[in-house]
Amino acid sequence: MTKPRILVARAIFPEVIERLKQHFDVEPNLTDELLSKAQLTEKLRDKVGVFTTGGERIDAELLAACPSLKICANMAVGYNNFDVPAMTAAGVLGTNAPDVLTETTADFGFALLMATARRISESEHFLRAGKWTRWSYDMFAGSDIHGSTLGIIGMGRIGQGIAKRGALGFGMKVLYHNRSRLDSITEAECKARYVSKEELLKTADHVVLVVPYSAASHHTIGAAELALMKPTATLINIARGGIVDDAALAKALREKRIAAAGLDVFEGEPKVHPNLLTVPNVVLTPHIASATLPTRLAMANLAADNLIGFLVNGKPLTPLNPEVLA
Ligand code: 8YV
Repeated sequence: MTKPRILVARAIFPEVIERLKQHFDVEPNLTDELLSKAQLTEKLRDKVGVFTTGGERIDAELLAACPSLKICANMAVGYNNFDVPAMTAAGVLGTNAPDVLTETTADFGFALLMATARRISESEHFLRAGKWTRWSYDMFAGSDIHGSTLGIIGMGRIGQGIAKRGALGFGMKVLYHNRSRLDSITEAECKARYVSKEELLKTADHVVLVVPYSAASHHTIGAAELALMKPTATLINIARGGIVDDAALAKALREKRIAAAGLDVFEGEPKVHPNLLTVPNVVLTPHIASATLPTRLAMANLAADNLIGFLVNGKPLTPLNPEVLA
């Protein structure tokens, strides 16, 4: 019997490719080069499934050119690379990789917050450049985490993980803003209080963004929002590029209108706004919030489980548009 044909769009763990090969005729991307839209479309013309890693855009144009495609399985919890309504209209299932990365990503959000507030990158660059010749009372004096006010915008699973770390581990007062308010049990578990976005921006010492990207969340933080924040505040973005207006942020950092920022995601990444590269008070990391080997393996296995679950057993684990299954 011929096996269903799938594409794995980027290099992934060899053991996950081997698992997939037990069920599918797999076209891997051994060179790991980014596929252009034209290349991706060409490769998907004869495939029923694709394993994507978050960077491959699946839209109406591609779907129209690839009528045999039935499932796109993303190795990411975020799925703004999928046009889900277009996929649903074309009868194509989308799946993402939630839950398995929650704690790892919350750990990283906290690490980036601490590195930013305590100026760890900036002071290390100073030391490596041989500039540390004497002690001074305010050298790299940052802001406190313990006992401060943490404001979280986007209170899904990862936001809740960060809230718990802040409240239970560091005695922080936690405020949050979200599209919808959490139930009272979850609020109590996170020791978090729901406030308006404006109140959060005005009162938080540290603002962490964990909101999914959509047209509605584009530039959730721009010049107007930065102007509301305290001059001593830090801003952390582990959500998606485009949630923050990076040019406006670079200007606010240069003018010290906020104290510092920690960014793991960027508008137009892997390109980074040149003005962010030249301001000292920002910690920059290359979209690594979920990057521990066990978590990346779990994400890859979940994407593979979705392909196997759907194409072999008719039961995907984490469907985004289950209506196409009906
Ligand atoms: C991924 C992420 O590493 O899961 C997400 O949404 O942003 C990251 O964990 C990235 O999307 C590539 O898979």
